Amino acid sequence: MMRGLSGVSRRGGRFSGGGRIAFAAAALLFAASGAAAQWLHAAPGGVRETAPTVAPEIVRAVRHDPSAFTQGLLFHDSLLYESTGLVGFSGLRRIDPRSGAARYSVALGGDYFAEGIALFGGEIVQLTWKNGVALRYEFPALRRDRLPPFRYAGEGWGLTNDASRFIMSNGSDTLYFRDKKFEIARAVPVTLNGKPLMHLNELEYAKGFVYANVWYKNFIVEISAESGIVRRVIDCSELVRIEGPPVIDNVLNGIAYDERGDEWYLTGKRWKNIFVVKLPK
Ligand SMILES: [Ca+2]
Repeated sequence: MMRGLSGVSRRGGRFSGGGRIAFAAAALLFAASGAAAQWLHAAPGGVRETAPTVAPEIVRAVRHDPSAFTQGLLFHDSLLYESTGLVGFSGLRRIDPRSGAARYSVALGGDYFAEGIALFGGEIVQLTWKNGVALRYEFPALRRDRLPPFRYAGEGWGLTNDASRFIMSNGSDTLYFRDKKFEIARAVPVTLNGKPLMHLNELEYAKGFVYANVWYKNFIVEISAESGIVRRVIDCSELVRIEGPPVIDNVLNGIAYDERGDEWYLTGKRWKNIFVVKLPK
């Protein structure tokens, strides 16, 4: 399955200011070190910093339904919630994070292709890929017959929220902050080492940062919600290795954060495992 790609938005380098003196001083400093080559590749007028790569510490693994095409994952009050995609297979599940067993699941039917989910304002809101609607479930009953869906333009990929807004991805390099009525309040282009980072997918917000899967990549990026700059790259290749030989489309996707335990639940589309991990401070 290929996914169409939305428009690319761009912006200038990380540092638009900075005079010639600072430029020269920094050039001398870099020339004196092994970083000179990197400096030479920096954009004119700006220093490109390289985001460090860190590896998660695997705490345990939990069974994951290998038929679940994971598009959204969140943790709330000792339970996991998972959104699964593909037309005919889309749904929402409530999962016991100790056993991996589904306690409850609802199938969407129709031509819905479900995507990311967020629990915000007393509802679980579930994006759809190209249906143009975000489905709304009363929480914790998970009823959606009494709440009209939100409507939005373009594709839906990942969804999470901070204290006051939804945060959504659509396959581009931009995070869209949406208010409680799902109107766009802010758009933040995301950059990794000074370049636009496309294909932002499943999302999770924690403590000022947005954590994002990147479609077809074995890493998660830690993005400043304020600036859109990637602070760290979280290399998940060990999880991918344990999971076994990759099958097409079954990519790393799904991030949920348990704040109380300071643990992260990471999985992938049709994976056998949900990995519980810690991230370096
Ligand atoms: Ca998530």
